[in-house]
Amino acid sequence: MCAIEIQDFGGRPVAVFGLGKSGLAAARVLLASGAHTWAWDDDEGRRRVAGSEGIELVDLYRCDWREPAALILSPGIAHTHPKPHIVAARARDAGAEIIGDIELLVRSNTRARYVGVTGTNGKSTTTALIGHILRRGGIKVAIGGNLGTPALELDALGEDGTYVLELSSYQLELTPSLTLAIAVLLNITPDHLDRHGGMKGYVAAKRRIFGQLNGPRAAIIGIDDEHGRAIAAELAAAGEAKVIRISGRERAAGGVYAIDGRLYDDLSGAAAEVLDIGAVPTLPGAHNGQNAAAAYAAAKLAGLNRAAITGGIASYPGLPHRQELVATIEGIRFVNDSKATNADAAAKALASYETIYWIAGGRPKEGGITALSPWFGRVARAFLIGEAAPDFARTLAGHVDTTVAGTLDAALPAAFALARREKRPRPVVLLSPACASFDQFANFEARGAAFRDLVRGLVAPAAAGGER
Ligand code: UMA
Repeated sequence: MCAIEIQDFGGRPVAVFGLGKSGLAAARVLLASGAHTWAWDDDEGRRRVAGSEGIELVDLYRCDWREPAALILSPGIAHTHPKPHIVAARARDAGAEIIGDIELLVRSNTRARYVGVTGTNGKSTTTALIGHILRRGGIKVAIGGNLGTPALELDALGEDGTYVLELSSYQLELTPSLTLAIAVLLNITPDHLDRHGGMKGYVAAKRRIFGQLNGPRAAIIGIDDEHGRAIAAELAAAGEAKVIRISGRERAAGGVYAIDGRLYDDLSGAAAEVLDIGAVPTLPGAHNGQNAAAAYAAAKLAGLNRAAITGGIASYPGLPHRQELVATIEGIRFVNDSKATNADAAAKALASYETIYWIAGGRPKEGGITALSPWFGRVARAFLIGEAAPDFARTLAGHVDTTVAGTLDAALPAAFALARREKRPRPVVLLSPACASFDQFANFEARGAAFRDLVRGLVAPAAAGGER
């Protein structure tokens, strides 16, 4: 393994604000590259971690902002909406460049190939799936970004490598030099609107995956929502990039699409069925059709043949916290979908199973779970947790029986007790919260890990894993 090296900032200090996953990785790489690095985090514990590694701590609220050339800002910290963080505002006023960790990666290696994936939902699965297919096809890849492994913790790949990156709207706003060989936009539905000043700003941030001046060589775009359709039409008309349309529900002429669990390749204008996605247990539900279509198109553009790609999709190992089958106990499947932090993501899981003991709640997002009403009929009972519980109970009243459990520890055994008495086949205890986790957990990973631990602690676990 070889660490990434960052270009010099002309001897001037580089400030890093936020020392979570991405910021700490950035500070480490900057320091190792010989850059004069100033780092800060509001959390004393995070500062202690950085300080113990020899990273210089400088209070960025009090420093002289005429000195740093750049501010490396963590994606979770606002620099425009709802209002700029004071540190970002000071950096901007002093003329320091405000960029993120992905920008540092891109600048460190302009010769590698970059494949980027964005979208409101499905981007982690699609990124991991593309990475898996390419790696299995013999391509040297590193997979990371919003997915979990920060960009600057990835291996330095050299010129012949391919970085496969999940890019959030936050990261896209902080990556002005982004030029991708293959850019994937899966879908756009409302999310993070506070950080982008509304839907227009959110769409604009997502649109940045196609670059500012130099368009990517290929743009793979989901056409299952109006925003994707409009962007695809716009890019195709501009003629700068090869536009490939993908869909998870209908024919996409000249593209790749999935209908009723079957994947079709129409890239050469002669549509052929290439895979039964329904037979891939790690890609359950209709929504994974769009993800598989995007990954298939990306791998084709990366030069792999049909057999290599379908073999890659069929052998995809899946991701933790995304409809992750944790265990099957007494015929009841326990599914950890903690990553479903909004209603749209939870809809994908609810649509994937028939008889659901649903654990939902946490810190609510705008709109709550009203949009999930088409799937209420599949829910045998809802077990509500966190701050959202009273509001969700009101939404479900008259449609779904509910238990306000309060916490995950209380919800899981209650759900198991009732699911054991279920007469219908293949019930599922599903954690798909449709909420952020921050009221009761550090993040969605901690919430999912708690679910896993609780499931494993249930009496007489018959078999870990098992069939879906
Ligand atoms: N902080 C301050 N002051 C503030 C706010 C935050 O000092 O006012 C500090 C916090 O104390 C903390 C750090 O900033 O130490 C947190 O930074 P961050 O929220 O940007 O999180 P990271 O740990 O760096 O993780 C980020 C992504 N987080 C966000 O975008 C919010 C992770 O995506 C990503 O996996 C990681 O980088 C590696 O690339 C998570 C996410 O929730 C999964 N993403 C959103 C999503 O998917 O919807 C966009």
